Amino acid sequence: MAKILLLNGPNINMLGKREPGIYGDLTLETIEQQCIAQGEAVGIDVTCLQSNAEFVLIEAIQQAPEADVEYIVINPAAFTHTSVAIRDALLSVSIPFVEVHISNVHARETFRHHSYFSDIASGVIVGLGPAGYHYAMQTAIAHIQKDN
Ligand code: CA2
Repeated sequence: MAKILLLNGPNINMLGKREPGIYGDLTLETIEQQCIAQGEAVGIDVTCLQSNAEFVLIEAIQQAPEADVEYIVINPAAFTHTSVAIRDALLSVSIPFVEVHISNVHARETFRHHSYFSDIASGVIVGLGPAGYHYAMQTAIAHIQKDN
């Protein structure tokens, strides 16, 4: 069965619990369940991982080829603006990925305007709220269906 890896970075586990004005009121568990259901509907397995630790995300990316992951959807959260290490991990596995941001980072502080991922991503979804994950999943599914 084809696989999509859904990765979320630091503090995303707080979704739906704090700052609903910026990040909406859906919890991460709900978003993950919706993404899993979206995959199930077309026979694609979706593995979800959220971590506050950079090395955990890097290890999941490094293991993705062995796990037959064909596409990655990632919201690197604050690591977006800092992590050369996660960028290098994604480059090393050559698995296509979509970068998702719930908020419109370009309408926020200047330090959020730069991403270490956007130039190497297949696409970037910014500022569409939790629905951004749904659109990213659609992109991943379309890519897998085209290839298989
Ligand atoms: O808009 C996004 O999705 C971000 O990746 C979210 C990150 C932020 O550092 C990026 O600049 C943009 C922060 C995630 C924090 O998530 C929270 C969720 C609820 C309550 C508090 C934090």
